[in-house]
This record gives sequence, structure tokens and C-alpha cells, in this order.
Amino acid sequence: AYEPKPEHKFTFGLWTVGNVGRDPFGNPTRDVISPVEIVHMLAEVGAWGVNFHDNDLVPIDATPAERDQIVRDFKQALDETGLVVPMATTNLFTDPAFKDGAFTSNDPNVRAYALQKTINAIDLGVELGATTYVFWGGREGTETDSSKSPLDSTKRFRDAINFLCEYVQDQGYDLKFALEPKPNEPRSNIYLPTVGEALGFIATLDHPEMVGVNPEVAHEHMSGLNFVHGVAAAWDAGKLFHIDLNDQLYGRYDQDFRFGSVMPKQAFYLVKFLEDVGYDGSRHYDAHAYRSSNYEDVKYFAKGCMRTYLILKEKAAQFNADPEIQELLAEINADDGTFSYLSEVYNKEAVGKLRSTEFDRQALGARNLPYERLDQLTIEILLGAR
Ligand code: GLT
Ligand code: MN
Ligand code: MN
Ligand code: MN
Repeated sequence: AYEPKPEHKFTFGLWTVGNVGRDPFGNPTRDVISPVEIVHMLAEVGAWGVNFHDNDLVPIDATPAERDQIVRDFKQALDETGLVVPMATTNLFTDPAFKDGAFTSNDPNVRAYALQKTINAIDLGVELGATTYVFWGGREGTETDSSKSPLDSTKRFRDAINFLCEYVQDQGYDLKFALEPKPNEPRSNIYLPTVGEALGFIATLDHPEMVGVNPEVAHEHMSGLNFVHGVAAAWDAGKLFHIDLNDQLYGRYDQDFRFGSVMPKQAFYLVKFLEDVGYDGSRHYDAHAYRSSNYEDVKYFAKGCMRTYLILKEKAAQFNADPEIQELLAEINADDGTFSYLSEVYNKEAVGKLRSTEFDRQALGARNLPYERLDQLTIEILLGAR
């Protein structure tokens, strides 16, 4: 049981299981392993796909001949293991050239270089089979708002995404974009900090139909937001193009912990949501193992991410099939249809009917909502006591 299968669409970034344990205060604790080794490790633990930044695969200073050799070796590893590449992205944050942003840098040379780097990376991603392209604007932001107008930055960001949408269409690529929000880190303030802001921005683009979001559990939790509500907003807007799964405590730095390891109840609601609505995109893990782990433990980390998802999926099915829970939900949502005319097309007659209805305000306020009982049943499912 809980064995990952291709139909679950579990994916990992090269940068996740390949993370060497560097942090702002400490050096790497694990040796670098090659993309080919990472592909084999992911196949061993049962993942379906692998995603990458251009420079996770091809170093930024590789010669064209080196690039071709690396891509050949990588493709061979994919062939040998059957792993697929559903998503790719650009590293627009590591190189000092991007210290003040990429698409929103104040320097037009940097903005142009960021576009050039991205079209090359899109070509690479598409060559390897990617159909989703992620934009995480990690350096798009400020430490001091004296340096940039947020309006100019929004316009620059929009110009860049519009240009890239046209490029994709011009090339005839089957590729959609997913913007990944994050509130801060590495910048003090990052633009498009939340799912909501990203959704608002997408509506202003020339080709909004090509662009959705890639919400990450940890990034919404950093802001103390309810991740499932953000994901629901994206789903409702038809914009849940991809998802980054991991975990962390509210209000901390970007911890990127193993999925479900910190706040399993929130993870449960998330898995239940994705399964209930029938989300059929990648379940991508953007997480990494503790610095204290060696690569053997990294495999437990990766298996744990997928295993916890599948366990929670089973718990969600149990919740949906539980007669006591379903009875409570039916009671809570009882509706005899008296007011269904309010959800029909607006008309004056409805207003008249509504005006003349007498409500028993005290009875409304006095009604018991058995949410304690319902929540305890949920907890007992989660704790295996039911
Ligand atoms: C980086 C970041 C992630 C993004 C990745 C895509 S890279 O690790 O913290 O949230 O998804 O650029
Ligand atoms: Mn993160
Ligand atoms: Mn991260
Ligand atoms: Mn992410």
C-alpha cells in the first residue's frame, strides 16, 4: 500500500533531492550529485517525473558542446528510467547579475538578459518534454522601496510575460506558464507575494489564458495564510496549473520541509481538496531533506513526501465515506429550496419576495452548529482512531 504510481504524477525538482544542505549560515553537508544520478535516485524511490531550472542541468558557463553532452546524458537517463519532464523553469536568482531582479530590474540590460536566458531555457525545457513553465520571481522585489516604483515593476513584469507568451506562440510550443508567488526571501519584499495578487496580475496580461499559478504550501504559510483557500481561489479561476508541495510552520523562513511533516491537518485538507475536485496536474515536491541527512536519508525523505500524500488521500476517502460525518455535513448544509430563487437570474420579483419575508433572527442565532463534533471526528480519522 501507499506505493507511488505514474498515475499519481509525483514529481521532484533536480534542486530538491539534489539539495546539498547549504544554508545562509553553513556550508554544504552533502556532496554534489549529478542530474543523471538524481534521475536514477528518483526512479528508485518511485517518482514519475523530474523538473529543473536551466542551470540545475546545464551550468550557466557551459560551452555549447558541454551543453549538448549534458542534455544527451540526461535524456539517456530519462530513457533508461522512464521518468518524464513535465515542468521546467529558469534560474533568475543565483547569478549576481540578478541581484536587483530579472524582469523587474532597474537596468534594461539585465531585463533583456533575463528574457534571453528565459527563451533559451524555454527551448531546453520544451526539448525535454515540458508542458508547464514556472516563473518564481525570487529576486523580483526590493529591500528599499526608494529604489523602484511598484507600478513600474508591475509594468516591466507584464511586458516580460507578454513577450514570452508571444515567443511561445510564435514557436508553436505546447506550453503554459505558472507564476509562483512568495512574500519574501531572498528579497525583503517580493512582487506577486500571494496567490491572490498573482491571479489579479494574470487578468491584466495579453494572453491570460496561457498563464496560471504555481502555489507553494510553504510560501502562503510564511504569510500566515490558509493555503487551501489560496489553492481554491486558483482552482475556481481555472488557474491551478501546477502546485509545489512541502510543509512548514507559519511565519518562519522558507523551510521547504517534507510534505505533511509539520502541519498534517492542513496537508489533509489540501490533499482532500485536490482529490475531491479532480486536479490532474503534477504533484510536485519543492522540498528538501534536513541538512543532517545523508543521501540514504534523502531517499526516505522523498518516499515520505509521496507516502504521506497517499496516506492522506486514503484518509480523505475515509472522511468522504464516513456515515456520521456525512450525516453531520448534510445536516449543516440542509436546504429546503425556499430561497433558491436568489441564485437565479436577478429580477424585481425576487427583490419583492425577499423584502416581504420575515426572518426569525433569534432562531437563526440560536441554531447549534456541531463543528466541534465534526472536527473531532476529523482528528480521529487523522490520528487513526476511527
Ligand atoms: C527555489 C524556490 C522555489 C521555486 C523554485 C523554482 S526554486 O527553490 O524556493 O520555491 O519553486 O524556481
Ligand atoms: Mn519554498
Ligand atoms: Mn525554497
Ligand atoms: Mn516552489
